[in-house]
Amino acid sequence: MSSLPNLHLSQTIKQKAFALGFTLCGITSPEPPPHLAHYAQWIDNGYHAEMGYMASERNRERRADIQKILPGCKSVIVLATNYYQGDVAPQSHAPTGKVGRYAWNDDYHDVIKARLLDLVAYIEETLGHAVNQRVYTDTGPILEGEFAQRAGLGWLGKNTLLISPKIGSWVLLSEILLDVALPIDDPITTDHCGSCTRCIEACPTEAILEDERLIDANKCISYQTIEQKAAIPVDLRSQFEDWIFGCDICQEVCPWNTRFAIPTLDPAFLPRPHLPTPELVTLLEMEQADFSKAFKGSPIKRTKRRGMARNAAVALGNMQAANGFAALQTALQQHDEPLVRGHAAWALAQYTAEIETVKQVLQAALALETNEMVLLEIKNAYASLLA
Ligand code: B12
Ligand code: SF4
Ligand code: SF4
Repeated sequence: MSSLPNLHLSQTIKQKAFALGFTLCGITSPEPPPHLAHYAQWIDNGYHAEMGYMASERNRERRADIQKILPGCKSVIVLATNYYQGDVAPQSHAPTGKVGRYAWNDDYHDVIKARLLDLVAYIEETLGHAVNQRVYTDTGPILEGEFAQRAGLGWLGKNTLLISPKIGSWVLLSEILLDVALPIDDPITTDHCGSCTRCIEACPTEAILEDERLIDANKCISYQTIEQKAAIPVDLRSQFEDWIFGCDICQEVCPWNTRFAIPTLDPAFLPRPHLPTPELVTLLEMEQADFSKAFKGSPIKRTKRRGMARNAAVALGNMQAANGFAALQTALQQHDEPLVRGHAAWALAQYTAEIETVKQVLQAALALETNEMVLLEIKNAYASLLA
C-alpha cells in the first residue's frame, strides 16, 4: 500500500476525515506561520493576560517552528469540526446565564482527540507502517488559525477567528503533524471581512483591537469568565451582561454566521439538557459534589465551582434579578469562598431599586467579615452606592 500516489492518499484521508465527523479538511506545509510578528506583539503588549503558557520561551519557539514539536514533520493536516447547534430557548423561568456554544456539549478536546487518533490509525493502516505524528486540538503550542488559513479552510476575521466561506466560524480547529509528505492545498488569501466592523462594534468590552487584528484577552469576557482565577476587574463586570462561561457575541453578529451556519447533526455536539442557559441561583449555591456531577466531562469544569459561582453572582447583579437578591445575600454572608462573597457584595450593589436594603446588608456583612479582599469589595460596593 505504501506505493499509493500521495494525491490519492490525501483524498482518501479527507474522505475518512469526513466519515469520522470532521467538517472541513485541508493540508498545508510545516513552514513557519507568516504572522509571527503579530504574536510577538500580542505577548509584548501583555494582551495574553495571565496565560503564561502563551508566553513561555519554549512555547514561543515551538509556535515559531513546528519542527521543534515534531522533528521531520513534512505536512500538517488541518481539520475543522462544526459545532453550531441552532437556537435553543431558555428552559427555565428563573434567571439564567449564557454559556459559549462550544461548551454546551461534552468536552470537545476529548471528542476530537479520539477522532484524530482514529484518522492517524487509518493513515498508518493505508500506508502499511507506523508514522511519526502529533495531534492537537487547542492543546498544543501551535497558532492553529494560521495553519487553518494556509490549508484553505478559511480566513482569519477581524474577531481573529477562522471563518469558513462555506459554514462560517462555529468550528473547532485541530491538526495532525505528520512525517509523511502530502500534496498541499491552496490557502485562502482573500480577507472576506471587507469593510464590515460588526464584531468590533458589538464587543461590549472593546476587546477587539481593529488595527492590530488581535484580541486583548484582559478585556475579553471569554478570558475573564473561563481563565481568570482571581477577581474579575470591577470596571468590566457590568459589561458582561448575562455571559457566565465564554462569550459568543463577536460570532453571533458576524454575517458569515447568520447567513451560512448549518446546524450540526453530530450527536457529540448536541447540547446537554439545561446547559446552554443554566439557572444562576443554582450555580451560585452549588456544593462541590453537585458541581462535579453536573459538569463531569464538560468544558465548564475548567472554571471550577468557585469561578462559576463568581460568574453567576456577576450575572445576577447585571440582571438585578428579583429572585437573585436573597441568594446573593446568603452568598455574601455564608459562601465558603471569599471570591464569591466579594462578587456577591458587588452584585448586590447593582440592585439600585433596593438601595437602602443593600446598604444595611453590606453594613452587616462589614461587621462580620474577616477576609481582607472581601472587606475591600464590600467597602467599594458600599461607596458605589453613595456616589
Ligand atoms: C489563547 C486563546 C484564547 C484567548 C485569546 C484569544 C485570542 N484571539 O488570542 C481567549 C481566552 C480570550 C480565547 C477566547 C475564545 N476562544 Co480561544 N483560543 C486560544 C488559543 C489557545 C490560542 C490563540 C492564540 O494563539 N492567540 C495569540 C494571538 C496572537 O493569535 P491570534 O489572535 O489568532 O492572531 C493571529 C492572527 O490574527 C494573525 N494575523 C494578523 N493579521 C493577519 C492577517 C492575515 C491575512 C492572517 C492569515 C493572519 C493575521 O497574527 C496572529 C498570529 O498568528 C487558540 C488555540 C490555538 N492553539 O491556536 C484557541 C482558539 C482560537 N479559541 C477558540 C474559541 C472557540 C474561542 C472562543 C469563541 C470561546 C468562547 N465562546 O468564549 C473565544 C473567542 C474570542 C476571540 N474572539 O478570539 C477556537 C477558535 C476556532 C475558530 N473558528 O477560529 C480556537 C482555535 C481553539 C480551537 N482549537 O478550536 N481564546
Ligand atoms: S468573545 Fe466577547 S468579549 Fe471577547 S472579543 Fe468576542 S465579543 Fe468581545
Ligand atoms: S463581523 Fe464582520 S468584521 Fe467581524 S469577523 Fe465577521 S465579517 Fe469580519
